[in-house]
Amino acid sequence: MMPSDGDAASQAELFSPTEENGVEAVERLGEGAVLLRGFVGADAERVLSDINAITELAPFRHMVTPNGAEMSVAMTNCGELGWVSDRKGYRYAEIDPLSGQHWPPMPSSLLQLAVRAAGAGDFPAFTPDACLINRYEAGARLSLHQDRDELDFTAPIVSASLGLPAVFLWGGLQRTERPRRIRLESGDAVEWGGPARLVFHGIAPLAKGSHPLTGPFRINLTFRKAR
Ligand code: MD3
Ligand code: FE
Repeated sequence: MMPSDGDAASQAELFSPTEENGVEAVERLGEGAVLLRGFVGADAERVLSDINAITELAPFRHMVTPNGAEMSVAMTNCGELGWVSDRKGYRYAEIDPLSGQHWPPMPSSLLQLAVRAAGAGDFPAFTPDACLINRYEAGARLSLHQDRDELDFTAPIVSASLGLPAVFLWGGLQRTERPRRIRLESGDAVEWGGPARLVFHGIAPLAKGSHPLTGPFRINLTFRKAR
């Protein structure tokens, strides 16, 4: 393993995969942000079949933002809490407004994936109580935003991508900072914490395509500690 200490590291070293914590293909994107290429690995099929079971109970839906716009990304949730948006605002809710029931529990395949990814990043202690499941089709996008609906910003966020690739937009702590563009592919996981927790981020409009695991879609899991 290459010797590396954060500040002294060259650009080349910062963005080249290195081995950290025994995991291959770790890319340090910046302080508090670690990209784990291909981390989902052979768990992908199980994770996707568990997502399919979740969507039988809590179907994907296009939520509405407070200003009345329908989101292009289709969403659902599992776990104790689910992220929801409507005319009244953004928040976490224990009950799925569509079914009137609790969100489906977080399957152990998903929880274990999040815990395992957190363990490979900089913030190994992670107990997510919410998993937002985003589904993108061609043209769907997520404009630059911060994740601020959680109570405790000291907890990291872990995400995992499956299916079609996307261009992740990674800005700074101010909306005006021009974002970097990072290609996220099926199986990639990212952990964001500490100084990266409140960075502005988004997803560029998804390109049309077909993926063996998901057909015309990209699925993203975002694990959070909401409370
Ligand atoms: C960086 N989802 O649901 S995941 C979201 O691919 C969201 O669906 C994107 O942003 C997606 O809110 C991005 C990666 C991600 C998630 C949370 C972050 C990156 C983040 C929070 C802070 C900084
Ligand atoms: Fe986000």
